[in-house]
Amino acid sequence: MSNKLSNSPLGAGGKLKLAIQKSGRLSEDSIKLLKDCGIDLRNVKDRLKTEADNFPLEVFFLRDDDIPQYVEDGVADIGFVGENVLYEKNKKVASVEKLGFGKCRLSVAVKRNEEYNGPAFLQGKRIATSYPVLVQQFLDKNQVQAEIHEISGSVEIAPGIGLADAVCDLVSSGSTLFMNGLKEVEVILQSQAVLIKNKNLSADAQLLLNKLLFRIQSVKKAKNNKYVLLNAPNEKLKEIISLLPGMKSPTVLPLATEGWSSVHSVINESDFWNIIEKLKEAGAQGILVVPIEKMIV
Ligand code: PRT
Ligand code: ZN
Repeated sequence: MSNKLSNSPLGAGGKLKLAIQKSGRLSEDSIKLLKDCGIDLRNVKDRLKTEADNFPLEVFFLRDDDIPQYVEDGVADIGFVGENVLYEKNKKVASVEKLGFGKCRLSVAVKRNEEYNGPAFLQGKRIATSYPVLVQQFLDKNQVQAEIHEISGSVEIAPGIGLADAVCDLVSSGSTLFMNGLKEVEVILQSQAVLIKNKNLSADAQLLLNKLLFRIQSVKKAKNNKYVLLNAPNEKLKEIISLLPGMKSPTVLPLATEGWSSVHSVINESDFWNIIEKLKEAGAQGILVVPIEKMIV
């Protein structure tokens, strides 16, 4: 079966325009997500722009900070960008779907030996950050006055060189803070990559976006679920089936060995270990767990 979208609603040249990060932490995962959606990009190396071979999609490679503006202006119809950038830039775009990668948090950190007693600690202090808008919102919410020093990189060295008393920066493992003698004391935003769209998308572009979203949601669902096959003695079938959520009810097939059945089902990642343990206790044997590529419900 051909993967091509014939009869593109935008006509022969009509393509959905997507902005993604050119090179950085979101680039690889953005391209991988498109690939998982069955969309192959032509030659992505050292390019500002490319096209997909098998979906009416044009892709622009940009600095992540510029993506919200390009989408607001309609130069791009949609973009993949971190929520941290989206909320800091505060452009008039709509956030449509969380993408499940680029996870991090925007946190306040202070020197490890400081005694932090809540946001009031920051009163009158200097905070170094690349996120002045989000930090100011946090200070306002907590009725704290502090001095914000906007710096564009290497924020975490600011306290060590006497430039600031605290920092507010992105954290994922926490090792950068640790190596700079800092400790995380407040999480002001949990962030991940999201799909954003222009607020005045044409009906044709929206139609293409719906097709793309359908694929993205199928890929995300598949990632969050596992296909499980197991063998069960027939007298335990009822109990084992009651432990399995599945999409509808599980599939049960007789095994060649008398008195045994094979049971197939889908389990959500978050309940996974819990359910597997209960299945073993209930007498399940030969449990196989298989990744799912796409899941359409
Ligand atoms: O050139 P361009 O402007 O496009 O890229 P950039 O340098 O501004 O951004 P980049 O590529 O560093 O990050 C892009 C996006 O990835 C961010 O906007 C976040 O949405 C997301 N992201 C996820 C992260 C991190 N995790 C992360 N850990 N962005 C940055 N970091 C940095 C952080 O700033 C700190 O320096 O990693 C360090 C902390 O990491 P840990 O693991 O030591 O805690
Ligand atoms: Zn950036």
